[in-house]
Amino acid sequence: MSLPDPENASTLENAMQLMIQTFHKYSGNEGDKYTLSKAELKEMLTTELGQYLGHAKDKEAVDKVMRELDSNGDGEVDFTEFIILVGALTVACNDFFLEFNEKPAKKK
Ligand SMILES: [Ca+2]
Ligand SMILES: [Ca+2]
Repeated sequence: MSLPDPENASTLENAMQLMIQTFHKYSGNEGDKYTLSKAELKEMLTTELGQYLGHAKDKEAVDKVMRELDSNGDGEVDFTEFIILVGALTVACNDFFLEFNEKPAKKK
């Protein structure tokens, strides 16, 4: 397997690369280069997911997200745990999208 050439990559391939790049942009700031510490997680949530998780600025919310994501309990969010968050948020967005699209149809 090789990384797709961005020139020829499909939209989905680009989206996957962007998720990888986004994770590493934050994970490399301190401690383990390949995992997000709580501070890195907070920075990532605030910068990248401010629209979805606007409340992440408050410390308790970040602690809660960290507890929920850190399935192996090492106090850091690795890429697998990160992608579960992105996946769950994407599912939530899709549900919203479906609901938004279905509502006007039901009135007819
Ligand atoms: Ca790190
Ligand atoms: Ca972990």
